[in-house]
Amino acid sequence: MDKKVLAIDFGASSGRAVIGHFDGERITLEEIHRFSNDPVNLGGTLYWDFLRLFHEVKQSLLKSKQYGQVDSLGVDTWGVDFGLIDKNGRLIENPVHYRDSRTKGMMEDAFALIPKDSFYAATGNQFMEINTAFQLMSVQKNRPELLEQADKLLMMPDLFNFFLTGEKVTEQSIASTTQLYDQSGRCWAYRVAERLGIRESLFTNIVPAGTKIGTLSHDIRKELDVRDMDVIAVCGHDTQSAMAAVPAPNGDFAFLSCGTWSLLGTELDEPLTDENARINGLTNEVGFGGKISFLKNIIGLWLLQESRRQWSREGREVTFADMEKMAAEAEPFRSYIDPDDPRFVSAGDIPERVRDFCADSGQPVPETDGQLLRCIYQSLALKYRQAVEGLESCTGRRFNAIYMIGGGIRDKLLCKLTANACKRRVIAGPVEATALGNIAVQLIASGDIADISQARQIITASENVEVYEPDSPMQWEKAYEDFKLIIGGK
Ligand code: LFR
Repeated sequence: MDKKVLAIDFGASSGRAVIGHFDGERITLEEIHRFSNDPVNLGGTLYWDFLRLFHEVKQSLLKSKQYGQVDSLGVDTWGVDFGLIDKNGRLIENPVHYRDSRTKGMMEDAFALIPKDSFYAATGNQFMEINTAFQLMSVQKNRPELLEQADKLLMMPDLFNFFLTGEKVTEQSIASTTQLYDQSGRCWAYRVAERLGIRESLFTNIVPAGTKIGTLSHDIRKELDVRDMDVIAVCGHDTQSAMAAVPAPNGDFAFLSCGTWSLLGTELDEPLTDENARINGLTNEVGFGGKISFLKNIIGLWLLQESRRQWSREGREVTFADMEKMAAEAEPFRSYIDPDDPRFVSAGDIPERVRDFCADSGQPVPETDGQLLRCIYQSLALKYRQAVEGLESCTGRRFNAIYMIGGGIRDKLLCKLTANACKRRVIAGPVEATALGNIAVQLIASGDIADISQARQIITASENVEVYEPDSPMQWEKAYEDFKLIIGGK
């Protein structure tokens, strides 16, 4: 048997199309297309270049032709962003990037309408300015004409699915990133939306991951001369696609998904939206099979990616491997930042902001690139420690190991420091978790794989993992105490 399906996985800085081959026992991946995802600042607004991204979907379909029969395709993307469609099915304007400044102050406006605790209890999402609810409030306040013109709101993966099939639906995992989703009732949180002034009719029906949305539209097939293919709603949220590929078949694990963002969490049967969860900044999102991913969003490798871009803007090209080496060779434990300080969210001169943070908090200011990078790496690792402890305190569970997945685990220094800082074994792999999870859900939808635990078993058998054992516990304990003092109770 050689069953083939196509995964299209959009990350915040690049995307890829991967053919998954399934022989009945193992999944093997073949990357057929890779492209960069370059947001565009136009007249002061930061947009995703949706037309370009859809062009890359078409390129992926064209390239898939040489593989013969490909039965289905699934699209996953980052969370929270959306496009607005008018009643004729036209995209009203390019989707705005979650890092755009339009959401400044919107959380406070929202809290004036709905108190924080009931807002959290109703939606279960960690409060972040980037969330869909706050983006929509900004549109409502500053560009209401867009919402008047809009017939439907479609989240990014659903927007691709719509232009591929003509069907307008919302996949459940991506709905659960909006802060407009009721995690307990598993439906749109209409009362929350209403309080925020967001019209109910904008929303489309929610379907669970694994649903067949439709097939490639006639127009797409004709234009590209491709065979018909099913379009499956995989876990549209990349983090949930990655979760489906954690190589831990028994389901009781802590995971750390490492890409532009770091998502640290575990899987639960039911949402947890009590006071402790809210204070710890934990979010509930729906994963495959209706499981809840209970996790913390941490700014992640964005700090390294954007530092690299800044140096490139200054005419200095360094690779990630150079950066890892510089950090590894630099003096440890010199200074720390709070990676989740709001000053680090927007694009720009991250190195300068790191130096400012250190100066403002009375610490030695990094003088070399190595010192600066070391500061970022060790602060991230210690932030992970704080997140695992928060997770344990909320769930009453104890996690002896952390499963690290995603592109970030190519960075061995990060894996090593994570094991040390968290004082836990790190099991790293697979790098391509998101594509694998996307593929696995398509294979579950077609009946070739029975369920998620079989999918995880197959992925465990198909992939190699690398294990990192913690060391230097005393030094890291001291570092953790220093880190907590510097970042406060955040
Ligand atoms: C990771 C991710 C996170 C989400 C962030 C913004 O790629 O999807 O889960 O919080 O991007 O959407």
